[in-house]
Amino acid sequence: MQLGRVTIKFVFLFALVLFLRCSATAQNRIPLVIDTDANHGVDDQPAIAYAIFRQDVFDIRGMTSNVTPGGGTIDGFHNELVDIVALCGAKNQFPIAKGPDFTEGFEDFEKLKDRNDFEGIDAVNLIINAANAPDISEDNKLVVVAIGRSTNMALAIYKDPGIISKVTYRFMGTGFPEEMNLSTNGADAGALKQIFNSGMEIHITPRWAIYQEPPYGLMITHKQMKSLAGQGLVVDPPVYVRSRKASFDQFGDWALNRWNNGDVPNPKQMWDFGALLPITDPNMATGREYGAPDVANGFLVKRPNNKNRVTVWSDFNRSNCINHLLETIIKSKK
Ligand SMILES: [Ca+2]
Repeated sequence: MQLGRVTIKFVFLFALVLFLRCSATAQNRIPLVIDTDANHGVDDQPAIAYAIFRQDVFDIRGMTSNVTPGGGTIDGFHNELVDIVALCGAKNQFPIAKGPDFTEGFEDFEKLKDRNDFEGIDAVNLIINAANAPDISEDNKLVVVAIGRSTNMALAIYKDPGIISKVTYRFMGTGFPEEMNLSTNGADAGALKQIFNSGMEIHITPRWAIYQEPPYGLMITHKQMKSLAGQGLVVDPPVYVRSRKASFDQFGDWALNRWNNGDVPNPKQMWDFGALLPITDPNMATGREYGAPDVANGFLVKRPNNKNRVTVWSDFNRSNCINHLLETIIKSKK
């Protein structure tokens, strides 16, 4: 009987430790909003899938959409986001909000700052509300990752500057600090000027970091993509992905289908994954600090002595990073 009591005590203590560890893990997850422009390309979607399949790390508070010039209307961007989230088994798990059908840039939108009903306000409000959630503070910041233009983030801090100290902004884009011309990559210069001058904590994954020569960069080959055939969480019923005009029940099959039926270079840049990866595993890349730049006439302007700093991520360990992405998708299959 004594042995039985000891065993029961041991089992109870073991369960308690397990519970506390699980609770700690849940509390320590990173509150995340992703602002996307998944306009039927091939790299937003693996980034979205990666975030969903890494909910051991991420506490996803919502996703939003925005438009990239030349990519069609906001509905195409929004529908792709909705469909990919469903294909990754996360339908209705977090809110998804549509951004503005607007490609000119933040500066042209400033005049709308006092309106509460402009097109795209849902995405802006989602970011503001997520940053104002009761558990978000300067000590537990909301991470907003933009894998499209920065318009929604700029509008959010314009409408509610109180969120600036409670948000860490991470984005994929610009060529900072190598390439200063913003017009070459479709960035919203007005939005970036607003953000760089806000004092917000900022991390950049620049475009050049994605196509650095091996062993760096984040390029994926067709052969690597083929390893995703029949891989990924199985969703039942299958999801009709409007951009492909076809149904899929696994993300891996969508990814391969998209590659095989599109004009995809081989190897292909996994641009947007590069914005998320330094959050989950900073050891797979190198972060370097710079003074936050300014923006003038469509160009970034270096300010090395600016007390507001930005961290620039590059030197991704290519094979480890791409293998990690593929394994994350493969492991999601249950
Ligand atoms: Ca993107």
